Amino acid sequence: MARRMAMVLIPQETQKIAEDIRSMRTRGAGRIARAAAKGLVIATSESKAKRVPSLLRDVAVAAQLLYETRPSAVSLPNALRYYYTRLLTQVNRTKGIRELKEVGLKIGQGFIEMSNNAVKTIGQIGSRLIQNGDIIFTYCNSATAFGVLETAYKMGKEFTVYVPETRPRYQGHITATWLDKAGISCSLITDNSIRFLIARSDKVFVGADAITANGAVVNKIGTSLVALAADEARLDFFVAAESYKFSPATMAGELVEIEERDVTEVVSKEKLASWKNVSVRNPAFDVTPPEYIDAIITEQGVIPPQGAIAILFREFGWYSTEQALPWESYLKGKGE
Ligand code: RUB
Repeated sequence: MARRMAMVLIPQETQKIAEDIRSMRTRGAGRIARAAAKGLVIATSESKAKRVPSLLRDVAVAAQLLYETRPSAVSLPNALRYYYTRLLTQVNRTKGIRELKEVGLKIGQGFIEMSNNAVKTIGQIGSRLIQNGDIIFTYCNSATAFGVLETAYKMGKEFTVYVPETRPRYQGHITATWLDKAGISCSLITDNSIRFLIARSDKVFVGADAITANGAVVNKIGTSLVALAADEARLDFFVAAESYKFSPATMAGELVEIEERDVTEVVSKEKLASWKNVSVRNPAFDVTPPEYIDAIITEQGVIPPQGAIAILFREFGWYSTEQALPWESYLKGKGE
C-alpha cells in the first residue's frame, strides 16, 4: 500500500528507496544521492495530481521523506535540491503535467549520469597519485576511493591495500570483497591495528559524506583517527569526493549534523538490558580537520582543502538559507 502523508500518496517504490537508505541497505554517499534522485523521478511520474501545484506538492512530500532518512551525507540534500530546483524552473517552460513528468525523468537521469561520470573522472585523476609498489591505506567503503584504486590497477600499477574492518557495520569487509573481485591484493585488518600498520604504508585514500566550506571532511567514524595516524607517520592523506558532496549550508555557518545510530549496532538488546550503569554511544561519522588533508580529488581537479570554498561558489553561488530546502513551501500545497 502506498503511504499517505499529509493527503499525499508517496509511491511504494519511493518509500522503499527511503527505507533502504534509512536502514543502510543503500549506503555510501554517492549511492544514497543517486537513489534519492531516482525516488523523486518515481514520485513525479507516479503522481496522480491533475494540476502542476499538486504535482509539486507530491514531489515535495517525497523529497522531505527522503531528506529525513540520514543526516550526514550532504550528497542527499544536494541531490534532492538539484532535482527540485530544476523541476521548479521547468514549470513555466513546459505545457502541463505530462511534459513536466518527462522533464523530471530527464533531470533525474541527468543527475545520475553526472554522478557516475564524476566517480569515473575522479578515478582517472586519482590514479595518477598511485605509484608502483605503494602500500595504500583506505577506510570504510567508498565507491569513489575504490574507483581510484581500480583505475590505477587497470592501468597496470602494482600496489597493495590495507583495509580496516570499520566497526560497527564492517564496511571494510565490503571494500575487501570489491578489491578481491577486482584482483587487487589487500589485507583486511582490525580497527585497533590502524596506527601500527599505517606506519608501514605510503598513502591514504578515503571517501567523504560531506566537505565543509573550510575544507574539513565528514566521513565514517574513525576517519579522523586514520588522518591523525597518517599525519604522525607523514603519509599523504587524500580524499576522493564528487562536488555534490560539498556542503553549501556550511557557507552560512551551519554545521554538518553527525548521525547517531541505534546502539544495537554495537551491542545486543539483551546485553544492554543486563547493564545498570552502562550506556552506549554510536556516532556514525566524524570530522577530519583540513590540516590533516593533503588534497581532495574532485571531478574538477585536485584541490587543497582550502580550495573547498571555490568549488562551493562554482556549484552553488552565494548560499542563502532559503535555498536549504526548496520544496519546503510546497509541502502543504502552495498555490493549490
Ligand atoms: C559510508 C562512508 C563513505 C562515504 C563515501 O558510510 O563513510 O566513505 O559515504 O562513499 P555509510 P562513496 O556506510 O554509513 O553510508 O564514495 O561511495 O560515496
